[in-house]
Amino acid sequence: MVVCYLGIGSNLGNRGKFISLAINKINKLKGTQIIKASKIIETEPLGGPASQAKFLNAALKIKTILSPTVLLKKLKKIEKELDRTKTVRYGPRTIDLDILFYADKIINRKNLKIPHPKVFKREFVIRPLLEII
Ligand code: PH2
Ligand code: MG
Ligand code: MG
Repeated sequence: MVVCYLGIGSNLGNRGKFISLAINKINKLKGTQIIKASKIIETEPLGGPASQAKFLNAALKIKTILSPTVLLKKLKKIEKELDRTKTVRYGPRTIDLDILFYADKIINRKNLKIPHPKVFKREFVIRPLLEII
């Protein structure tokens, strides 16, 4: 079992509902439990189309037996189940699930970078993270 931190964001549709559905689904992943969930905060969109809606953001502390690769795959599956479709970069999304930290691992693959490369640059990530870390 390793400790891992996830970032959650939503700015499309019923944002609060998407976040709580995502949290439920994460808690049901094999060998995975949520240890702590931050408050949900509303944040100004950073990047993407000028007129996109405000985000709700949160962070989770979880314990998991899943490897980083499998965890990423499962999170992508949950995003898909919650109607996430590819739009423009940084554009509106029903749900965005990012691995922020995975134990003390450093991973630098094309499709998976841990720690999340922008984790220390984004207030909407740092604020909920500081609450649970
Ligand atoms: N996610 C982005 C781009 N911009 N802005 C806020 N406020 N919150 C986010 O989660 C967010 C963003 C790309 O993942
Ligand atoms: Mg993101
Ligand atoms: Mg993402």
